[in-house]
Amino acid sequence: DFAQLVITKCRGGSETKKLMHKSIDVFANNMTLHFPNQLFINGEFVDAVPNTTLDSINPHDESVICKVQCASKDDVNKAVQAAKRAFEDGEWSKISARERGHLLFRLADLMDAHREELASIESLDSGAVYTLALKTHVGMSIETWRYFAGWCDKIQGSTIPISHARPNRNLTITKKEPIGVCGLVTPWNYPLMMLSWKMASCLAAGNTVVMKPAQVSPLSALKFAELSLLAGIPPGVINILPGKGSETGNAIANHPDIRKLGFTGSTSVGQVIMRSCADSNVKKVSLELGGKSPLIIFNDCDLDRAVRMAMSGVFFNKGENCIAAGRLFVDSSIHDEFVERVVKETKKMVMGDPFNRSTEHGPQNHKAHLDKLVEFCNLGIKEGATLLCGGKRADRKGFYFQPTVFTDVEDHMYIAQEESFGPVMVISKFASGNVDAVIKRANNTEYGLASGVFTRDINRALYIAEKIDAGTVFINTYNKTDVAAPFGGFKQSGFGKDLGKAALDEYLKTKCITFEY
Ligand code: TAP
Repeated sequence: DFAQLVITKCRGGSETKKLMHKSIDVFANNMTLHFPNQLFINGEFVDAVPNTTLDSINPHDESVICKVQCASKDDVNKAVQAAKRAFEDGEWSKISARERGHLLFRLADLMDAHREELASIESLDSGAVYTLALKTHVGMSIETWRYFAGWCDKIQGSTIPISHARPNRNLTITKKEPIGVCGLVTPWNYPLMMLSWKMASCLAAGNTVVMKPAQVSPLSALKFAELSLLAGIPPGVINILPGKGSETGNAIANHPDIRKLGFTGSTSVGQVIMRSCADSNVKKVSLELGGKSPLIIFNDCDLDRAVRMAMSGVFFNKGENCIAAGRLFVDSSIHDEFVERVVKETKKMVMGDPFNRSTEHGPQNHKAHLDKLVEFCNLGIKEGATLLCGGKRADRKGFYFQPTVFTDVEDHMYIAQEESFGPVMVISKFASGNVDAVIKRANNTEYGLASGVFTRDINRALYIAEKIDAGTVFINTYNKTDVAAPFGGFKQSGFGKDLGKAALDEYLKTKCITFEY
């Protein structure tokens, strides 16, 4: 297959270019989806060397969607060299910050124009319910690109009044500069959004990038690569390499010409990556890792809202959500009513084909994850927690897991301490009024990604917001993220921020220049 694309040039005008890349065509969601399945290096789609492929599986029916090229260490090296040329000598290094912003706005507009196709590809490959994929996976990705496109020409240094070397005078200024070639390694739960959260700030800062999507859900990243060509992003600025973490990801983390690595994934892999970054060339690193976020519900809350928000806090995106409310602490005086209501609502959730507009709960992303959820729930039962619904694989084709509710969960239990990353609600009771005790229990975890509290008492809410050791605190809401608000964890949930102005600093270095006159 060959696709004819109109390439819009960096500085205006356009040219028509025949691109020689293969396109996979799949009919789904009442439309024909087109996307590449090769590596994207230096503005071209190419096969891996040696030619190795991965199967991309549809979690709804377990069929193989297509084969995708799998990048080797040599492919990583080629991509890094292309990114280095683009950073040092290419058009990207010559255009102004404002022109860079125009390119990123154009990319966002193209993503918007292909919104339904992108969301359908995401849904097909990751099992995300289509309506959610459209709004969140793709919608928030587009907003992220627009938000950071707007930052390009607003990245500024400062003027600093230092002591003079008398009789002369001195002045110091700082400049914020891009770091160079950056590596990005992302997980499978929001494939396009995780790419966008990191890559938009990275490119807005003026860097070039070599990115590896998760091997189980790489298709939306490849469609995005095609759109970046259409937008006129110069060759080598964006390189996308589907592949295995152990090989492709590892080669990125260890590459001596990559100067910054942005990673989202599990804490255990984050530790390996941080070590590789240190050993290879002391690269700067930011880590967005796992979480076990506490949600505390007091008896003075708006109970309807607390039930609704707790449900979405746990079951949003089938629980494959890093800030998912991993553990609920419910005031003992409302515990039974709360539990009764969430169980009733959970049983009503409509599970099924992600493309069906009435579906609320899609299949888990891949088989190994589904198996882990089965194991997680079996451990909960074995340790004596009370299983109120779900707890097992659904009796149907596809990687479907029943939405699950556990209560009577005690602090020492595995399910109280570890992340499930799936649709599993874990409820514990706390004694009415004992705020400090419940804060202590909520903080008794090595994770510190997010947290939430439901109460009408503003003093109590602010007190908890101060005492909770987590990067995000939601008060009387949950999952309310925004492209302008910094996002990232404390403790073993990692460090460094995605989104907001803070994310730009992750991809910038500060140069200090001192004059004497
Ligand atoms: P991981 O297994 O950690 O994988 C994340 C990425 O790292 C994948 O692309 C993976 O490649 C790659 N990788 C694996 N081993 C590597 C190595 N040795 N060197 C370099 N790269 C390597 O996580 P996951 O299972 O995809 O995602 C689930 C985890 O991500 C959960 O713990 C969740 O909390 C966390 N998460 C956190 C956030 C934030 S913002 N904090 C957001 C989403 C997810 P493969 O594709 O080959 O596995």
